[in-house]
Formats: sequence, structure tokens, C-alpha cells
Amino acid sequence: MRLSRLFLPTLKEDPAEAKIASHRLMLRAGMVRQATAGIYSWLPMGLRVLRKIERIVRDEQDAAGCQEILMPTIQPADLWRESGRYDGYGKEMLRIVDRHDREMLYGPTNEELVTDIFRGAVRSYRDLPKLLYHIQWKFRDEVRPRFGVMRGREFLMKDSYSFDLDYAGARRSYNRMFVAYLRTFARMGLKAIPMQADTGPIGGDLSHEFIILADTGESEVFCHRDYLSFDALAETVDYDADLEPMVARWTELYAATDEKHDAAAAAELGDALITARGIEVGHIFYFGTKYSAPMGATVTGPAGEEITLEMGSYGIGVSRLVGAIIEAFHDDAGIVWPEAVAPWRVGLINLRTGDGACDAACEDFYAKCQAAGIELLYDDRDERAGGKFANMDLIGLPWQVIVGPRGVKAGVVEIKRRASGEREELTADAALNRLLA
Ligand code: 5CA
Repeated sequence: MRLSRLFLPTLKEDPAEAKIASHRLMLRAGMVRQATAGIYSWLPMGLRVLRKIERIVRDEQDAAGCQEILMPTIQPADLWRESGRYDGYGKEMLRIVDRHDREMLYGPTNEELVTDIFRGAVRSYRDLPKLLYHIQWKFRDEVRPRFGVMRGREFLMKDSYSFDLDYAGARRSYNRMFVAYLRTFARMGLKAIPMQADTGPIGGDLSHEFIILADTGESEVFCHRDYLSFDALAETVDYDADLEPMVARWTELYAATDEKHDAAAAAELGDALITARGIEVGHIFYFGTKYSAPMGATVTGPAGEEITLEMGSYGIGVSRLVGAIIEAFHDDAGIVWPEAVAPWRVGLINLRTGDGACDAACEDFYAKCQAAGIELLYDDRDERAGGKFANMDLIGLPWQVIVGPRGVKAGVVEIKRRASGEREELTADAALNRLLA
């Protein structure tokens, strides 16, 4: 992609409304624009990142045996009356009346709708277990939408739902999602720690929040220091095997959110206790028959008996993750994308657009990257070098390749790692090989 053609409305100044780094940088880097409080439009660069995050989430859900569906954003109120949540959900639910005076709502979550699909389609214990997920926009009329996409009113969530015959089965499904979550966040470069958590309006009695530590996090969290050196990708996972030992290893050390914090238990950790702020990027719940019982979602068991489904639900804040990743990876100059979610891997800077030799060297490099499948953003604009450097640092692509008249004459380009600032001069072909390595 050529920067001269890209719709990337960057801002020179910090927007006054942005209180935290990720919000400020997402606006400055032209990733999103606010439509109204807590509701955002995603511009090309922001959307590319959102899609990369989605892809990792989808990949790990599929690997864990979860099947993708797509449910609508608008739901009928009647389903929520069946579960008993319609009145209780309160003002956070956006309620809508259609032209026939039918009550609808913009879904804040999908337990009811997916239970309705399942009860209409599955009759026998032989059809279990099943795990279904979708990636869809949600609406919650938050009292205080803030921090940009971190606490929006409209936001993109991945939500999965499990259907099992008994507690043991539900626990296996829970473990699958638990492990898939560890891998999902680790692939984005994040250290997400599973913490005992409250269940809130979703309900149930077993729940973990996946939290990344960040000073700007909304909740206070407590955990054992050793979690920071755990590596979820160090082992290969067989989702058909017993995952309980892996889950046990990730839950045996102390880790709890504010609501579940046990000061006495935490005090025993001594120096190993970390007290920090955290961002919740995922939340998983086992709630048994909370929805299936009132909604009559049952299957016939082996002896012809009627069995009420055991269920759980599992959420990831896909749009929140864009902000959370920036909170974890930025410096004074801008964003520092981890490779896995970077909108482009490389930024090519032409220091003298219009100079025949520089233009030719850049075009050649651009074509070679395209042929090699390297995602590259080429700053071909007629701008001052200083402005180009600042802009490239702001948008934070992992690698920069800098082409200037002096280097072209000497047959070299400069390659810079955004994260460390490390620079090296080498031939264009060697730079290309570096990027392919
Ligand atoms: N039905 C369950 C699991 S599928 C559920 O709704 N869980 S949740 O309420 O915990 O939301 C799941 C994830 O969505 C959260 O962990 C968080 O990362 C994200 N999320 C929740 N509210 C918002 C919000 N207002 N803005 C951005 N992301 C949010």
C-alpha cells in the first residue's frame, strides 16, 4: 500500500478527550473516529488491526473445536423474558420497538439466542458436546463509556457457548476455552493471567477473567509474580486430551480480581504478590442450567430420560484488544505493534521522493516485498524526512526500511526495528532477506 493513497487521517496534536495512551494513539494514528459517545468508526489502519486480532481469535477457536456461526445484533425481547433477564438487565440494554410494536433489543450478549437455536435443533445426547462461537457487535449502554474502544457502548466481541450433558463434560468444554484463551492472547504478544472472577449479570459459579497488567487498567488485581514468566505457547496442545493438568498449572498460584480478592490468602505470598491494575480482555463462565432450565433446552439421554443442558459462555473483547495491545506496546513516539497484529509489517520510507534513484530503489523494493508476500506500507509522499520519521514511529510498524540519496549511492538501505530502535545499514537484498527470516 502506498501512503499517498491511504486514508490515514493522522493528527499532529493530542486530542483533548483522550485520557489514556491507547485512546490518544488510536485517534492520532487515524485508526478510529468517534461517531458519538462510546461508538466508533474503524478507518483502514484500525480495521486491519481489528481483522488481524479476529483472525488469531478465530484460528484458536477453530483449533479448540469451536464452530463459527453468526447471530444477529438485534434480538426479540421475548427470549429474554423466558430466561428472566429482560427486566433485570436494566438500562444497559438498548431496547427498540419496531413498526409493529414488537419489542426488540440490540444484543449485549447471546446466551438466550444461542440456547433458542440449540433447543430447536438438538434432541439427543448423541449430538453433544457442541461448542459454537460468533464474532459480532454488541451494545451495552454503559453509564460511563470511556478510554475509547476499551469501554465502548458498541463493541466487537467473540462469544462462545458450550453445550454438554453433565458437569464433567461442561468442565471439559470450559478447559478447552481456558487453554484456547491462553494461546490466543499469547499469540498477540500479551501476558494474560487467568484470575478468579465475579460472574455479574451472566451468572454461574465458576468463572475466570483473563487480565493483562497495565497501569491504566480499570480494575485492581492481585497475583503471584511467577505468572509473568509463564509461557502459554511453550507446550503443544491436544484438545482431545485431558486439559485439566494444564488448567491446574495455570490456576494453582494466587490470582484474583478485586471482587474475589482474599487478603489473608494473598498476604501469604509475601514478596511474590503483585498488586496492579488490569485490563480484562476475556471472561469465561460456567453457569450450568441457568438458561437451559427456564428455556426448556433439553436432550433425550441414553435411557430415554430428559436431560437439561449444561452450559457455559466465553467472551473475548476483540475491539477492546486493539486498545489493550497499544497500552502494552507503545512509547513516547507512538505505537509499537507486535508482529502478529501489526497492520503492515514494514514501513518503507523514501527520504527524497522525486529523486530518480531513490524512487527507483523504493519501487524495486516495494515490488520485491509484494512478490514475497511481505505486507508493506510505502511512504511515497513528498514530505520532509523528519515528518516521515515521526509519522512512521507514530503508526508503529515493526520494521522500517529507509531509503535516502546517500545510501542509494553506496548501494545500501537502512533497516530499523521499531521496538528497540536498533538500526543497521545493508544492501536492499540483505534487508529483504532479513524481513523474510
Ligand atoms: N456472554 C459472556 C461471555 S460470552 C459475556 O458477555 N461476558 S463479558 O460481559 O465478560 O464480556 C466479554 C468481554 O467483552 C469482556 O471480557 C471484555 O473484554 C469485553 N467487553 C465487555 N464490555 C465491553 C465494553 N463496554 N467495551 C469493550 N469491550 C467490552
